[in-house]
Amino acid sequence: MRRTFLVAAAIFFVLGIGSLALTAYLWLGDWPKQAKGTLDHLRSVAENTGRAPEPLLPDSHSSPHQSLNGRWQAVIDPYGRGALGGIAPRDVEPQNPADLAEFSFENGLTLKVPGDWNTQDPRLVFYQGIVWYKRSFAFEPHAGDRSYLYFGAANYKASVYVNGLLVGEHTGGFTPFNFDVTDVVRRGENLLVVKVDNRHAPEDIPTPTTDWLSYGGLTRDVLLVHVPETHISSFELRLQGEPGDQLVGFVQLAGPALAAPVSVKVPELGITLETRSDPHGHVALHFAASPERWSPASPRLYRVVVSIPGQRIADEIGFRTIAVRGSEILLNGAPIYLRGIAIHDETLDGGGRSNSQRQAEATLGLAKELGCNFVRLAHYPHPEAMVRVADHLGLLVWEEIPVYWAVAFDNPGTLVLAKRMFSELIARDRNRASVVLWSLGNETPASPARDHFFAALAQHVRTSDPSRLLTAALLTGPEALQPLFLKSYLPAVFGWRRKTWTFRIDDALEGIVDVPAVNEYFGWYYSGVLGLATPLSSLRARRIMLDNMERIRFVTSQGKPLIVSEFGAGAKRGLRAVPGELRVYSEEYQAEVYRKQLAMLSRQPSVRGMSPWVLKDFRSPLRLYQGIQDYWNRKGLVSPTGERKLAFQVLQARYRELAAGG
Ligand code: GCB
Repeated sequence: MRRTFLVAAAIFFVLGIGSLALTAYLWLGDWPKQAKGTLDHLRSVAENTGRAPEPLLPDSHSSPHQSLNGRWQAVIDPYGRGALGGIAPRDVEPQNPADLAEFSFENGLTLKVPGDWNTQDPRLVFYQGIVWYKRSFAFEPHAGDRSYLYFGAANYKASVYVNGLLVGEHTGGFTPFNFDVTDVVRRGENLLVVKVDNRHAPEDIPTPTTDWLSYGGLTRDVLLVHVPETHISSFELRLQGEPGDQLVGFVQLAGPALAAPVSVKVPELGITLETRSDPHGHVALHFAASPERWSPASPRLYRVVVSIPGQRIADEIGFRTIAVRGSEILLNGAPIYLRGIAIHDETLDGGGRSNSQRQAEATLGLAKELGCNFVRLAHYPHPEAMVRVADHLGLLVWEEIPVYWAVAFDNPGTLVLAKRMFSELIARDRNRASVVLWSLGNETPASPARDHFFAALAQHVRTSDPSRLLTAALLTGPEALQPLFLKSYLPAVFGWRRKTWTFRIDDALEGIVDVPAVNEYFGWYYSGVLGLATPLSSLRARRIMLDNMERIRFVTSQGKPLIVSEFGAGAKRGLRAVPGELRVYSEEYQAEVYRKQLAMLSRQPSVRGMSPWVLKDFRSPLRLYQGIQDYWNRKGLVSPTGERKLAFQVLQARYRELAAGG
């Protein structure tokens, strides 16, 4: 009896498992094949073996292309379900009413490309995860052409599928990339699916926590670019050194016929070169020429035309030199003081990421109105339109990659990623006269691993682009501040005022870069900390700091020119203080911090420029003071929609004085 029961139970068990398996099979269709594809795919993602992008083509926007901008269908996929069985990449849609589906692009969300997803759907405001994008496009092949899918930026990881095949993957949210898709696109309709994931791991750049919103999505243009089989893969033309009577550069070809006729023309300088590239596709350029120098006062651009059979690239390039001599920064051989402002990439009308020339003109126009000759594009590469508009407006530019706070400096993969970000940025902007500074990182805590990381990164950047200066925004941590507080601040609390308050900047990074920069928050954070660390009321702590700020003197160890890359204070536009009241977050308090900072900075001979923090309030999930911050960092000189705060006029007045030689 007992045996019969056991046999029956075994039979039921086997049948049960079998029917479950059958059900699963029927449910999921060709699941085994899909599962293998998925596993391969997941494995390739895990091992990072998805094909990397091809080197960035120069100036994709001026090559023949079809725009893939517009409305894309999209699916929010918090658990990555769309990857299972390749459903999303192949756009597997139910065909008839009896088909059981768990995923579809139809009848749902659509997102504008280019655009961040956060400002397009309330479910996505703080979303960290995967969104699938889909669109189709028509394609007509041209014999002898190659086709590249170009993405201006996708934050943060993108997996790109054409007609169901993974063509490649890209990590890094702010630099352009392109894949050669010649062999996967076909005549007629094509399916393009992109998985975008804006989560960050601790090894990523940046890490998961930043003081800005990690806007996700296909944030910049998507193009299908057509170039001949043998094409221009890179070119550069720039003014060499002082006295600057030589234009130097190169043209590089890629493709099967590397030795090809190459022509370079700068008509306004009477330059015409007709030559052939060497067997490696290279042409070195040297022209005796004395172009009018590009500068903020006169941002002269020249038309440069590079052509090979079947391809012609026309660009507008300014010629200038940038160098350091002692503690001075020299533009075209003459000392220059950088009247700057730091900028996050958000539109001036309260929107999210910018992605048009008009928006770049509005933002940089405001910087010009402030009296700037310099902008710090923080904390990641901004859209290409920004540097192109800066070229036209005559604004010097600091560009940086998001090596922000403590990234995984001891992880070799993180260094590889940082190098690649710079390669992509340099490939994009190498011909932009406005770009004079590459910043390696922002506020990075010192350690041997960090120094090693930056030494390697600096070498990579200098090799890729020897013509620009390197900088980094140093962290003013407790080591730098403690002596000042002990030797100068505390005595002042007891009424004993030192004539000068020494602020010693001592960081090994100073030795690695050409122009060290420092972020400091005298009058804002530091006073707050003092209020907490001493029995002083916060009011007294702030008063003492404001009254003494002009005494602070910066001392660096290497005598290099120094930029104050951040200072500032928060203010909610419209929040006002009564006269004499120290009220944080009021426009008056922010304006007062600016007055004191500017007075202090005018007494620092080693400071050769500044970029106060920041032009506009920007979204930040770190800012939780409800009613005041509401997820906005309020240190802007203007509100999210561009209304000026009092401090705007304070800085503007100082920049007018400086421009007039004051
Ligand atoms: C900094 C950071 C910047 C922050 C800023 C602030 O030092 O570099 O990313 O947003 O301070 O407002 O605290």
